[in-house]
Amino acid sequence: MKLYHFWLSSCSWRVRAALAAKGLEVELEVVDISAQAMQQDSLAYSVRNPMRQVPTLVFDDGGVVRELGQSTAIIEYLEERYPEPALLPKEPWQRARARQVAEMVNSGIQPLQNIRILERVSAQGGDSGEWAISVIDRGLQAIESVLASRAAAFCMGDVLGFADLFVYPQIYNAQRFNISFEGMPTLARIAESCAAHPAFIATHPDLGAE
Ligand SMILES: N[C@@H](CCC(=O)N[C@@H](CS)C(=O)NCC(=O)O)C(=O)O
Repeated sequence: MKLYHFWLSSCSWRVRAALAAKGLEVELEVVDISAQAMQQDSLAYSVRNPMRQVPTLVFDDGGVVRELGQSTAIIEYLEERYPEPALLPKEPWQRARARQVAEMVNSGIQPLQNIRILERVSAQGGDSGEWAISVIDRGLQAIESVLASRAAAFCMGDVLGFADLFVYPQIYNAQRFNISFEGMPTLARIAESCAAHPAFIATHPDLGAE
């Protein structure tokens, strides 16, 4: 398998961590989405991923080469093809809850603070930092209230799972914007557990700076 990714991309980190959690080997190829490089807009990459975003997973499917975009679709595919260790809870309510939390990040926070949006906010005279902080903080506060009644180390229990793959990279982005977790004790605890988990350590964005 080959993953087109960018180290600082939270959506890419979700997939890197899912692959690591399942013990799957992957070849990594960087697509530099920084404002200076914009490699995601190249013709070669946009054929693989028409949204011109990372990540894209390329894999062999019984002799057919598949190219799959969208981190949620990629992680769900990995979960179905390589069921153990499971990332989604088995019980339907817990499973739906994990997807709810993941979706709060995937459609409610990350798209609003994607680099392309921040550039548009700046281009229109806005303060992109203030914008990013407001959308991330609002979304994480909502996730805090969904998870607050739980006492577990991770989002859905005491093992790393699907929701954590979305929540922790988003928390990492929040930390880069100096967002305080004082009022979000549940997320602060989950962040600590994720930061110490081998699947996140082995795939951390800082590795891209080495
Ligand atoms: N829903 C998509 C979002 C992908 C996405 O927004 N990726 C960002 C990095 S986290 C990106 O490629 N941004 C560059 C751009 O939009 O031009 C997914 O989960 O894969």
